[in-house]
Amino acid sequence: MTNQVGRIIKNYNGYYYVETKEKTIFTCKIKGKLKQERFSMVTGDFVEFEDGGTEGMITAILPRKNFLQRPLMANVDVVVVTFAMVDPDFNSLLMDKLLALTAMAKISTVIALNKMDLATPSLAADLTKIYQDIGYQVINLSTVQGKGIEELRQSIAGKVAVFAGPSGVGKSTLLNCLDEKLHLNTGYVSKKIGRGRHTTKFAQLMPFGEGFIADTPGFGNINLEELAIDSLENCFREFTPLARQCKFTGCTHIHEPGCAVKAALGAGKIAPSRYESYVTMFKELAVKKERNLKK
Ligand SMILES: Nc1nc2c(ncn2[C@@H]2O[C@H](COP(=O)(O)OP(=O)(O)O)[C@@H](O)[C@H]2O)c(=O)[nH]1
Ligand SMILES: [Mg+2]
Ligand SMILES: [Zn+2]
Repeated sequence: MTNQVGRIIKNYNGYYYVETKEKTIFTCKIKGKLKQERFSMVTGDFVEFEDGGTEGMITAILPRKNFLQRPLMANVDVVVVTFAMVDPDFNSLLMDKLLALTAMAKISTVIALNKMDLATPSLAADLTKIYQDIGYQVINLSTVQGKGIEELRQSIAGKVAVFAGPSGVGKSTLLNCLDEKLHLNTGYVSKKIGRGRHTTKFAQLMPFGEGFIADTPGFGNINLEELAIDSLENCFREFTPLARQCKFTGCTHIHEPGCAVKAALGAGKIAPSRYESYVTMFKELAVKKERNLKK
């Protein structure tokens, strides 16, 4: 029996599919003593396993480069935060929550705005500007018109790229455009389960050139369980340098006088939608903190 190292590319039915450097895939179970850690083992993790022929046995998890709560994955090189401009309508709060999570995890993030064929040019330009101005790479796409696909391909080449975003925005369709061999199920096709609903059930890494891509289940809401209220300002990258200039240390940027963030908002240097998301998230986290204190 020999020990090997590989990456978990899929977790399904109690089995972990582990791919080695040589691109051999082993179906693995977890060694008894590791079972308590089972729920902390996620797609993207590097593990050690005993190669027992047909079935392997995972014996250890190797240290992670990073860890993302939503979608649940480890060792990600880039998150492609994917939204539709319309159908479903663009949701600033959900976008900003997802960006906060990737910022907290310190994972490089690209924004894909899909379905530009359905949007007015001014909507496309407005949404793009909000996020470009704060330093994100924003790609406008249409899978119908074949636009933006090459730019997206270049941004993820050779990396472990994870597509995250709500249901129905076109994540699976985009992946099918990037790699015609994939044939992933896409939204409105299945009338039985309804429009764009949970067509993709599991986060799974699929080989893509020298890297990997992962389609992930969509979601309707993100609850910010793992985010500490004190680090929220650091998850809004345009707030971080300003926060140091606020009059009061520990300024929450909501009601304090002499707040540099609110000054920037007033001067049009911060997008109102971003500030609104910040306030909503701050209040959500405050309620959560209160609840935890009472426990
Ligand atoms: N008009 C338009 N529809 C799209 C585009 N990309 C995907 N769709 C449609 O949007 C629906 C949801 O797509 P799907 O890839 O399943 O979304 P997912 O839930 O994010 O994986 C499907 O009916 C797609 O055909 C696009 O660029 N333009
Ligand atoms: Mg999908
Ligand atoms: Zn402030």
